[in-house]
Amino acid sequence: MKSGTVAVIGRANAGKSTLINVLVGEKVAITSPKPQTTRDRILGILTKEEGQIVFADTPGIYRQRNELTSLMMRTTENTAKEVDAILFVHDGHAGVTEGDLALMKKYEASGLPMLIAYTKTDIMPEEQIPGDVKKIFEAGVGADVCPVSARKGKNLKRLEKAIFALLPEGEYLYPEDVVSDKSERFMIAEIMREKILLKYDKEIPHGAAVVVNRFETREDGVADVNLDIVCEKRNHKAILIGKQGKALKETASFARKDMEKFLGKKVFLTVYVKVREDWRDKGGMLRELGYVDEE
Ligand SMILES: Nc1nc2c(ncn2[C@@H]2O[C@H](COP(=O)(O)OP(=O)(O)O)[C@@H](O)[C@H]2O)c(=O)[nH]1
Ligand SMILES: [Mg+2]
Repeated sequence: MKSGTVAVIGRANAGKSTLINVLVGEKVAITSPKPQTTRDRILGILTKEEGQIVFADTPGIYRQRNELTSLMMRTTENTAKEVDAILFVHDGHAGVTEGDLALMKKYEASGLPMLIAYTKTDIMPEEQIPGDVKKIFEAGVGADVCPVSARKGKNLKRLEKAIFALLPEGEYLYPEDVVSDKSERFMIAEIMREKILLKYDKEIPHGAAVVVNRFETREDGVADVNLDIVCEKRNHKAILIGKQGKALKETASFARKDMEKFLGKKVFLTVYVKVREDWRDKGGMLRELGYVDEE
């Protein structure tokens, strides 16, 4: 049997979390068209007869602008060190730049077995793929390139097989029925954050954190969820809430539906918006909001 941990690395928005979700077959990480969607290291576990792949989703590769993005980048770098293999996710439809090649080489130089998932092939001309694969090879990157589409479920079996081939022999690392290392409580906060990412623009989603104050299942089977959206400016709070609370009501209702799907039960959701001035630049505040160094 094969089993091991695979760090999923790549640029922001490359499609890392989406790919892990489809491979694992359940939503273990939120996704959005905006960068900085994933802030924590999240394990997504794929269990098969031939073994187990433990994907470590990472925040990706960032320029460091504040305490939060530095922490996210450290999480990515630390994760890449303590795994059995690296899955480098590349957004195929964005082309292959010198910068991409340099990143691939950098991670390959770690000496770990590496595979490149060239994703989003559903939104680009297929004729472009062989040229890009050649470009990567000719730049001296030794890793195999596996073109896939997470959205269309294309070539995923081949990708899975290629990942298993990189892993050492070993027994299951996690029980067969476990798909993530994160709790339902964590996912509830993340689902709220995902809807904020989808609903608001610019600095609003990047400056938002979600804290779950209460998550209990009542006697009637309804999950009672009470959470705070923490934002970093007073004017952000006004935008989050919207005129007569309309924006917040819509976002919360959108989140509630997804929480119900995720938990498989009715959800009674209450949401408050709070301001913590510039929390993204304050180490103590980051810890308070649950963002910690993954060592
Ligand atoms: N068309 C298409 N879009 C994708 C695919 N994979 C991811 N995306 C989209 O790309 C965006 C970023 O995805 P996400 O998984 O959050 O990227 P991450 O930052 O690398 O984790 C989202 O809007 C996804 O829906 C794919 O295979 N095809
Ligand atoms: Mg992600």
